[in-house]
This record gives sequence, C-alpha cells and structure tokens, in this order.
Amino acid sequence: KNKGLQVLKANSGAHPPAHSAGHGHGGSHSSSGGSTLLGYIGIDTIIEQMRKKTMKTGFDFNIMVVGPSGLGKSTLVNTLFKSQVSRKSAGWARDEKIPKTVEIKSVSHVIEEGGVKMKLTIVDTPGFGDQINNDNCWEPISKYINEQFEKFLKEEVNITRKKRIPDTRVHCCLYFIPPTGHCLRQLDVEFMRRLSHSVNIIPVIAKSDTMTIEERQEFKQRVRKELENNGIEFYPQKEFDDDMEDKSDNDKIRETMPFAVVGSDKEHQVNGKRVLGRKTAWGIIEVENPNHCEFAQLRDFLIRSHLQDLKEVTHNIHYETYRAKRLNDNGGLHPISSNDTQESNL
Ligand SMILES: Nc1nc2c(ncn2[C@@H]2O[C@H](COP(=O)(O)OP(=O)(O)OP(=O)(O)O)[C@@H](O)[C@H]2O)c(=O)[nH]1
Ligand SMILES: [Mg+2]
Repeated sequence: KNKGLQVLKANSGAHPPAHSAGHGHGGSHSSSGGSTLLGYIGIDTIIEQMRKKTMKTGFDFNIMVVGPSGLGKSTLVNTLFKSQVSRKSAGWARDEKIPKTVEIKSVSHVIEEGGVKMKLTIVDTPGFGDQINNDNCWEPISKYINEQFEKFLKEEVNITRKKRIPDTRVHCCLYFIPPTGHCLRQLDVEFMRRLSHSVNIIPVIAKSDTMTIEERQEFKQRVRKELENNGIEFYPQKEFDDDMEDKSDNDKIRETMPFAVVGSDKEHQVNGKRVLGRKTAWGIIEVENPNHCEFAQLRDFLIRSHLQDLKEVTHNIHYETYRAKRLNDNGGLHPISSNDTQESNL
C-alpha cells in the first residue's frame, strides 16, 4: 500500500512557510525513485487549480523607485509597463521651496494580460537626495515601507480577518544610480545599507546611454565592488538561494547587476518595426535591444522570472522580520500603538 506515493520532505528551505501556500519555489518534480503509482490520483492538477485562482483574483505587485530628480525614474516605469503608469514630473510643483522631507506618492493601476490581472502600484519618491543636507533622507522611505508592513500586520491580527489582505508592501525598490562613472555617493551606500534588510533593492544605472561601453562596464564593476565592500546585499540575496539551480541562475544575474538601463516612452520606426527608443542626432537607441542597453534584462528579471520570488521574499523574510520584532517589542498580540503610523497616500 502507498508504495508509489513517496512522501517528500516539506520543501520549505530557507523561507519560513507562512502564507504562500506552495507557490513557485522548487516544485520538486518527484520521479519517486522508480516506484509506480497504481492509477492516477490527480495531484498535479493543483497547478491548474492555482492558475484558475490567480486568474480570478489577480495579484498585487508594488514597485518603488528611488533616486535624484530627473534621472528617468518615471520614464523607466512607463517603459517597463508600456503605458503612462507613472505620473510625470510635470505634475509636481517645481516652484515650491525645497521640501524638508521627500514626498512619497503612490499610484495604482490594474494591468491585464492574457486574462491575468495585476494591480500594479508605483511608489514614487521624488527628489531623493536633492536637498542641501541629505542626512537621514532615507528615513521617510524607510518609514513608508514600515507603514505598509504595519498595515498588513494589523489586518493579520484582527479577530475577523479579511479573506484577502490587501497587499501594499513594497516588493521591490529600484534604486537609480546616477551615471557618473565615478564611485557611489555616500548617500547611495547609506540608503542601501539601511534599507536592504527591509526591502528588496535592485540597483540600476540610470540614463546609461550617456556612457560609453567601456565606461559602463567599468562603472558596473566598481559599483559591485563598492556594494560588496560595504556589505550591502541587493536582490537576489545570496543567502536566499534555495538550491544549486537557483544559485547558478542568480549568480549570473548578480554578475551583470546593476543593470545599465535606458528608458523611453516614445515609439520610433526601426526597420519597419515600431520600437520604444530615444532619437538622438546620431541614431536611435532602442531600449529593448540588448546591444544598446540592459533594459530588457531588467524587465525579464523583474517580471518574467522573479516577480513571484520578489513577493515571497518580501512576505517571508522582510515582513517576517518586521512582524517578529514588532510583536516582540509589544509583548505579544497588541501591535497597534496609540501614536498610530501616519496614513499613507494610497
Ligand atoms: N538620456 C536619457 N534621458 C532620459 C532617460 N530616461 C529619461 N530621460 C529624460 O530625462 C528627463 C527626466 O525624466 P523623468 O522620467 O521625468 O525623471 P524622474 O526621475 O522621474 O524625475 P522626477 O520625477 O523629477 O524625480 C526627461 O526629459 C526624460 O526624457 C534615459 O534613459 N536616457
Ligand atoms: Mg518622476
């Protein structure tokens, strides 16, 4: 009896199981050591069942962009999702005095493709590091990230819980590095050092069309070295690689990061095809052409291969850390403080 049904070890690996009932990761295809099943049971239909559920409910995905004004953050987000999903800088009052803290805005859209709905939220942080005194300018961003954790936690500890807790937690933070060719600024290091344990940071080199190929390679290498020397772990973090396959895939990605990107929301004709690109006096830079920049690599990584993992790491690692600390500090089940965290802009 039960000869063919091999019981595999609970495949939790480094991530505590928590919420994510068996999405993604592993999917260890059991070849059950030669034993055969006496007839089909139908375990594999879970995949189809999950697919149907996802089709019905859709999913949340929240991206934050951080970097100095004018580095192409809004443009890149629009390039990623091929629409005007991020509000343009024109919407910001430029003539106002330099604000004391960075102002954080979030905009949500529902994007549908192949019957799957994604509720995409872009969290924009205009003017990061644009002030004269940039000490602590990471603080409001850190606060925003923690506020979303707090919201989720409150919902989780409610006696009557929503069937699905709306997820506003930041799943990934695109950090825009200015294409200076020099080294990282103290500000960059400080930001990533402070936030890498509460959010998945993906550093990118902005406006990389302003650098030559050699400058780009050299700069990328230098940035990697500096991040390493400062002990900064960006996403995908080495310690969360689940297995050797993950490790070798992610190693390849880590070796090409930070992606040198170019953004554009203008279409141009190239060889009779419409492509997103930037028209210059000497030609058109095609954003999706891998010979021109690494935008396509970033897009594939962010959306096509690691979206689910970004969500899982956020839930199982970053949120879990916050939650544990919060519940510990509060001596158990009373995470709701009286000096309530500020309402976010959602
Ligand atoms: N050369 C070059 N210019 C770019 C690129 N991406 C955007 N730009 C231009 O840079 C300017 C600023 O772009 P935005 O996307 O508004 O920059 P932002 O980072 O959102 O700026 P703020 O909203 O002020 O923080 C625009 O004129 C864009 O056309 C790029 O990859 N290369
Ligand atoms: Mg912008």
